[in-house]
Amino acid sequence: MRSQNLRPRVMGVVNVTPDSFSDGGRWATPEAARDHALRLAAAGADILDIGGESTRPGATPVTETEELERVMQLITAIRARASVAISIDTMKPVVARAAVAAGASIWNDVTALRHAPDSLDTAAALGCQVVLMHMQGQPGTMQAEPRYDDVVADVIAFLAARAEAAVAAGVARDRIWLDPGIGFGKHPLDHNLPLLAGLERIVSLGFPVLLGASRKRFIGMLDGDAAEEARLGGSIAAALRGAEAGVAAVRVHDVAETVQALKVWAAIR
Ligand code: HH2
Repeated sequence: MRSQNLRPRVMGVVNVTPDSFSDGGRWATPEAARDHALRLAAAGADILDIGGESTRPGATPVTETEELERVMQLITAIRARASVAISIDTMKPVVARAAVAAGASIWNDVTALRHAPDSLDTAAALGCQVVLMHMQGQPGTMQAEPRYDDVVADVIAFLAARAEAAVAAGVARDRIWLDPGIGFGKHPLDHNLPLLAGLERIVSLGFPVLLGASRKRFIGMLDGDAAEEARLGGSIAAALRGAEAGVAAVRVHDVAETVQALKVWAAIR
């Protein structure tokens, strides 16, 4: 299995939300979400990323109780049936704590542990792996007018500072992942494309990098305004670009197709 070690791991997206930008509402019942998650694991996902709150601009914020209701039953159901790693996509420490107690091993936080006063301390206490993602602004308004002096340099400075803040709070350095946050406070083309082109510079910070480009808007903009479910080719292109740059994992909706593309890419290399 030599090629296994050469390719990024695949994180499959499981959104249990009514309003996620690409798969919102499809897995809204617990059974549908569980079956979808198990299908992604069977298709080769190394990690399942469970999200109970959409980050799309205009999405309705959810309460802690509602988010816990959405994700906890699913995490427990997956843990009982598959050994796949589970990450919890949340900005709320209380949700991260419950998810880790139920078997999640990664806290994926799109706010890079800035959302709550106790985010950093919670991550340190949990001892799980933590994904620190770059986002300019807040989910509701982040796409209004994103601005950077030099998007790659600005994202690198932010991620390095958040990694240091996490380490200072007691998060072990070897548990930290970084993510450029494709689509989060970024112009679809002017900012996402330089970030994808400059991924090596983020990888060279020395932390594992997660890349989430699957089905995002820049792909539609590059291809005649393709709808979200018609962005598979572009999503795979972005995943392969991540692989070339040395990212540790890609966060994708289409697991089987991405795994196949990465297997072929790794075998050729
Ligand atoms: N993208 C989304 C959500 N979470 N987490 C990380 N670390 N990186 C990403 O790029 C990322 C993420 C957005 O995608 P999706 O989950 O499909 O949509 P929504 O936020 O509407 O649920």
